[in-house]
Amino acid sequence: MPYNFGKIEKKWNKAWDEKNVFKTKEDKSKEKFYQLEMFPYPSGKIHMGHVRNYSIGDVVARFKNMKGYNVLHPMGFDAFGLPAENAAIKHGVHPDKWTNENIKEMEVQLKELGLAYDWEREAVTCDQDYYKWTQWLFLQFYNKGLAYKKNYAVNWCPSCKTVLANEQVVNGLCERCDTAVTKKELDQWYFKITDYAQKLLDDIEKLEGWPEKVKIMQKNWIGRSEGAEVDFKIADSDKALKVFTTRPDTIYGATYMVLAPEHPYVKELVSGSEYEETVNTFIEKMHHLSEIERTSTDTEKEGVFIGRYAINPLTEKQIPIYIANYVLIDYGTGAIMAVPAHDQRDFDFAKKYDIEIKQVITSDEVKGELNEPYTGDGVMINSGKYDGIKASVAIKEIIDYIESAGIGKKTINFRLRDWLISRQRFWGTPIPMIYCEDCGVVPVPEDQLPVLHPKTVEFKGTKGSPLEGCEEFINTTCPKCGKPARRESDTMDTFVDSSWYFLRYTDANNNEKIFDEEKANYWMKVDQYIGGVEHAILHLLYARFFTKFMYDIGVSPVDEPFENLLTQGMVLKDGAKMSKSKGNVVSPKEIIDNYGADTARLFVLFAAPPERDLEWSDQGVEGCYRFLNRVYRLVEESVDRYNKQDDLDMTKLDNTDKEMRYSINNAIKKVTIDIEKRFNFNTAISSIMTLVNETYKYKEVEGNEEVRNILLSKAIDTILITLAPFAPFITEELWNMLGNKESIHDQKWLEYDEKAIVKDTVNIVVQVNGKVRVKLDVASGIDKAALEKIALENDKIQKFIQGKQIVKVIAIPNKLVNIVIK
Ligand code: ANZ
Ligand code: ZN
Repeated sequence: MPYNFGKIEKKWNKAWDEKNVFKTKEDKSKEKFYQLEMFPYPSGKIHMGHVRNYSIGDVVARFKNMKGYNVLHPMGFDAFGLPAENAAIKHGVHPDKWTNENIKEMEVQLKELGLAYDWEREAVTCDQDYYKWTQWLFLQFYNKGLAYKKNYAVNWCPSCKTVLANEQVVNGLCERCDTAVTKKELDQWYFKITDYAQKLLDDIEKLEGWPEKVKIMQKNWIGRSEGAEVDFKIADSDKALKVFTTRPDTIYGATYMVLAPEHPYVKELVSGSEYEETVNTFIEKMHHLSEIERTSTDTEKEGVFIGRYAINPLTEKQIPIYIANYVLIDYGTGAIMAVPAHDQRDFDFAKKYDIEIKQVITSDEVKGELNEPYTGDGVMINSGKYDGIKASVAIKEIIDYIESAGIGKKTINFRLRDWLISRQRFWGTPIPMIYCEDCGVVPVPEDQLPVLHPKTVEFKGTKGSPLEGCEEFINTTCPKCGKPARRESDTMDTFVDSSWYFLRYTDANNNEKIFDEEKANYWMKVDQYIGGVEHAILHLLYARFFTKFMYDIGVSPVDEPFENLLTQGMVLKDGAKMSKSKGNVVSPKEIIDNYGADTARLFVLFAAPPERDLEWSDQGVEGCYRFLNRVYRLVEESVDRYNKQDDLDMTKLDNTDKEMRYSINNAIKKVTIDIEKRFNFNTAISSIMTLVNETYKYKEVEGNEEVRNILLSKAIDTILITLAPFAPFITEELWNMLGNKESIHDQKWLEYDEKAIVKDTVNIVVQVNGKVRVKLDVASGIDKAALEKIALENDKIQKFIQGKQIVKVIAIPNKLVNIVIK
């Protein structure tokens, strides 16, 4: 019978489902292993990236299970988000309906792939029994002062009357209606992640199982800078401007100052002067540009003099004050001392506006006048009493001086900003807050959670958030005084939902609590987390932040969530990432329909190591399909000879048997190490392929029938068991065909016999007319005839003797072979 993957996969999917085989068995006597892949957004269809991510995770989960671990391998959906809302606007369906229909479809597709998930633990972030706890967590943050409201200038589309995320602003226009986007000051909710900046940074050191590149990205994102805050007095004013600098050693070279256009002093400093108009025009212009547009390295530095001067506290000279595009309001103090001789941005700006460039640090590298800023270390010059000392030393001494003079202090700055979580959207977790005229901001009492979405809402795509206009939702009573009050209409950023789902899986159906501590304690941390590198910064940082916070309030048993992290590469076609817009998408369904899920899985695992990008190849898919056909045929042809037996009379083994025994053990060793230590699934699979080839050959060689059958059976068991995590359907089918009663997926992983791999070999020299041509490893003790045969059949030797006449062959066992030719 040919390999009928369609029938096989349906059959086993049904059987596994009925027996609920993937249910997590909480057997505390076993060591646990928590395997997790990043859960998907329910777009309705899985793509190749999912197939890859989830196949990798599935191999690990199945392997660990066969290794005797108690494995937790859950799946769920990151189900809030804008696409559902857009669909509601377009087609008038409730986002809840749209989302849940998509989830149903995707569950089917994930099952079709044979992924061993415990669906009873599914976590869906838009389910009320999930987001109830997201809201509960918000209240915990609020109680600790880590959730707060702040005024912030958001992107605003005046036509849609809605707030836009940065990625919805395209060239300054609203992505939906092409209206010019403006800024609008709105009260927004924030999480105070900056309180955890130092901890999040320090503990990166603990993440030994994380890729170095991800750790570096997190470090840079947190962006710790050591430096000082220094006060610069404003001339003809009693005010001072505070700057943040990482280079206090360059203070004698500060020849001007720059304020962010939004700096609160600017308006006052120019008020009534001849500069007022140009300054206001410039501020207005900056208002329409994003942070990236303003500060990217290829944006030209641009600014205006505001007509006022500051006093450099060390030189006591007056220096002009500018506002410019390259200084941002929300970093440091929003003001800088500009040192054009030693900073590129300041250098470019000073050149453009003809401002003094004063060098204060020198080294052997600097010759003559500066053609570019000197940013290296060196010796102080033009710096009064600090002249002649090293700049790195001067940093400390100048900070000491500033502190003693009371004009500043040493400080640490983080690039990390507080996390803006407010979204003016419907389809997200409602923020559980109430506004009362008398009592102010009042949190929803915990026993009144969850704050649910209204069932009937109108989605027009204009007039801001549908929640804001929904009287049924907005109107409520104050939990404190009972008077009429209004609900918060903002929902949370969906990154909030995904910041704790891995904890929920440990006890996903708990209605009393967010999860049971003991269960979380047993399962956490996640032993292996797998997902795309695009989440290297935000998701992983937020998940770490949540875990640390939950640990601090006694909810989480661990303060870091993920022990080991693997970031899989992208799936490419014709060198580019698969995407609809490029039209280079291969749909998983197409592959599953034409070749089966086992082939699809095998291909994505075989075509490249997990961390590398994978180039799609139709031939590669064909090749994997052919291989599975070969496995199928091999087993089918061997069914009658299948004879499982543990004890093998070693004295009966001939050389062919010994070779087979070697191949079996060698394959087990290679596959085990490749999966366990290195995630080298591609080489693991090729070791299995080699074993299949060798088994085909072995099957045909005559010898001791009983021994042959026992070893053939061993080889087949090895092929099927090692292949099972990669291709779960075909291996289960063939295992069953051989008469085995239990599931192959409940089999113990195979141990290898080290002794069988250390080959009992000797090195033989092969000469042609007395000249050494090749050295060969052959089994020790083989006789003259066998040795002669091996030598003559050798490829290299063949080249030397081709077309020649062999006069004689001298074979000395364990030593050499000499071939005499003419
Ligand atoms: C004087 C100076 C001299 C600086 C020099 C650098 C080199 P990091 O390392 O990223 O923390 N800066 C401070 N606040 C800023 C803001 N709001 N917008 C733009 N630039 C700002 O960078 C710190 C340096 O960036 C600070 O040190 C300041 O310039 C600038 F040779 O002060 B420096
Ligand atoms: Zn009240």
